[in-house]
Amino acid sequence: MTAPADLSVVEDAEAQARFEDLIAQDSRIEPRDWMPDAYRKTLIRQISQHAHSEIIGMQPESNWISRAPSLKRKAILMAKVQDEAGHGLYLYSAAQTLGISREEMTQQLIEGKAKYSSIFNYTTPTWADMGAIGWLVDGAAICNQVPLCRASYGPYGRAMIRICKEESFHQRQGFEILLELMQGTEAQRRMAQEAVDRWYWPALMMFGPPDDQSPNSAQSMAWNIKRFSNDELRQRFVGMLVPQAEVMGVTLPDPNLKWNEAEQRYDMSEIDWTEFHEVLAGRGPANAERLRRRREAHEEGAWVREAAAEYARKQALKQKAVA
Ligand code: FAQ
Repeated sequence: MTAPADLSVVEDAEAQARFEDLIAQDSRIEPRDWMPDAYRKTLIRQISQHAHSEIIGMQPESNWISRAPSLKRKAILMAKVQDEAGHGLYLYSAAQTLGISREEMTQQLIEGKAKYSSIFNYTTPTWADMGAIGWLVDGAAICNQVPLCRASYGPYGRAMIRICKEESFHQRQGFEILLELMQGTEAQRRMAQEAVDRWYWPALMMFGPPDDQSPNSAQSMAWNIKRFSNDELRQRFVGMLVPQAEVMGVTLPDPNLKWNEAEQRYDMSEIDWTEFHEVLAGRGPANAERLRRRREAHEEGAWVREAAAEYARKQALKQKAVA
């Protein structure tokens, strides 16, 4: 007779084989399915970092809501910032299906233990930064996130489909802000160019370290979470920007940027990875401010959480009484 311990080994091996089959067939893994611990952990890491990025990412733009140059621009910017909050919620919900609670993720963020995208630690001194964020930051997000719609984990891929639809509107509104400024006065053109100069390199860093220094890429690609490497996506992004920059009349701030016909890719200057690592270590231009504001917002929102919990408790009591 097989001992219970042996039986569980057989079951684990069968579950592992089923998981590997699903990945090999490029099918989706759903929350009900068995998955290796490392797969679960990788997804929690990436999805929670992504969710935190959306939530912290509201700050640089909300800085301009009260100072938008027209009612139309204010309405658009408010809608965009609200969309980012929505993206955060879809992503936290997707991460929760993997067994981590929203409270735990929030706690990791406000204690400064969780990563979020480096890009949101840069400041927004002028209105043109709203254009540069939409065009460059949302543009980079789309390049990175469209392939994530096919991520092997079902709840993540489905959240990304909805997010990408909204991101493409965001990217276009950023392009349109910059285009309008570039068709304006000399001072407006200068403001637009300076914002592009500020955001171009940090936007390239959003894709993560170069492939030979990206510890997670190989495994994430083997699991069909990531579909392209960091450098491949960076190249794709630059290829998307070049013709759009020409239409607008802005210059991408890289004197070495040139199409390499032989290698079918763009040659470009070396990215300042020291700056990237400084930002990741918490020493970027606005890291401290972003976390301080997030903590404040969390404390200020305590009464909302309490009221919602109390409402839920009363509703549950009512339903019990009816049943
Ligand atoms: N910032 O081995 P890899 C948005 C970390 S949302 C900070 O290459 P991986 C929308 C990485 O986590 C923007 N950390 O890692 C919006 C890892 O650290 P760990 C966010 C970074 O996961 C627009 C370590 O470096 N998007 O913009 C960064 O395979 C406007 C080694 O790196 C997503 O999160 C970085 N830039 O690839 C909102 C997309 N890059 O965890 C508001 C989903 C790398 O081992 C306004 N995420 N790191 O301690 C991904 O696609 C991937 O996670 C990457 C990194 C590509 C970000």
